[in-house]
Amino acid sequence: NVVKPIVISTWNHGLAANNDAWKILSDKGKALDAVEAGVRNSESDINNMSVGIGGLPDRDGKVTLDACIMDEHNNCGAVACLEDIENPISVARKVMEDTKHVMLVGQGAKEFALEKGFKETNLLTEKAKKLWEKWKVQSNYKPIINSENHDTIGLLALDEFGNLSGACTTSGMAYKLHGRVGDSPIIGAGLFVDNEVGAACATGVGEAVIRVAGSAIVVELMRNGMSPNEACKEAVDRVIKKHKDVTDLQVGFIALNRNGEYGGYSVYSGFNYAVRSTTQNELIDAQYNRE
Ligand code: SD4
Repeated sequence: NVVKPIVISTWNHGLAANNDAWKILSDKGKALDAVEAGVRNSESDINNMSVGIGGLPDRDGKVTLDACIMDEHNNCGAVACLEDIENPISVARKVMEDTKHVMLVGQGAKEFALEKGFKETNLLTEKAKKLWEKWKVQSNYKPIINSENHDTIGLLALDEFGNLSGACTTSGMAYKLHGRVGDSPIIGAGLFVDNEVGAACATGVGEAVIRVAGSAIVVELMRNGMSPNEACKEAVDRVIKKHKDVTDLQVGFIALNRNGEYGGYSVYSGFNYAVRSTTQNELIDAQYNRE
C-alpha cells in the first residue's frame, strides 16, 4: 500500500509550494513538473527573504541564487550563483533537458537563461536592501539558525506512476562572500533522488551539508533499510559528529521513500516541513537533536 501521490517540502513556505505541486500531482501529472511548479511559488514570493526574488543579498549587496532539480532517471540540472533571474529552478531544468551538462554557474548561467528566453529582473527588493545596509554597519557574518522559520525550499514528490523527483532552491546564506555556493545546487548534498529507493533534501548551513554528502547519504541509508526518519536522524548525527562546534549550526533533512513514507530531522528544534497527500495537508515539526 504505497501512499501516492504525495509531496513534502521544507519549512512553512512548503504549504503554499505543496499546494502548487499538488495541482499537478492530483491531476495525474508528473513528479518532475510538480517539483518545479512547487518551488517556483517560493522563488516568486517577494516576502520570502531566503529564496528567489526578495532574497537577502551577499556581502556585496548582490542576490545570487542556487538551485537544482533531479528526476526519476537520475537526470539532473543545476545553476549556482545565478543573478537577475527570478526562477532559477526553471533554468536548472533547462540545463538538465537542453544541454549535456549538469551545472552552470554565474555569468554563464545567466547568459544561458537569457538565451532560453528568461527575463532579466532586479531581485533585490527595497526591504532586503535596507536589511543589508543595516547589516553592513557591523558586517558580522553569522548564520541565522531558523531564519524566521523559512529558509531554502527543498521539495520532494512521488507521483501517481510511482516516480520520484526533487527540487531545491535558495538565495543562500545571507551576507555570504560573493561567489559562495552552498549545498542547495549540489546534487548529492542539497538534493538527491534514486527512484529505486527514495529522495532527500537539505536545509541549513550548506557547508556542513556538503561535508557529509548529506542528501546522498540519507538516500543510501534508506537503501540499506532505514526509514526516512531514521535516515535523516543518522545524517544529522553525522553532521554533529564531524563538527567540533555546532553552535549556530542548524541543518535539517527531509526524506521520502518509494512507498510514500516520509520523515524529517534537524540539529536544532524549530525546523518543520509540509506534507500533502490525498489524506493530509499539514505542517509537521521535525524531530531534533537539541533545543
Ligand atoms: C545554503 N542551505 O546556501 C542553503 C541555504 C540555507 O540557511 O538553508 N540557509 O547554505
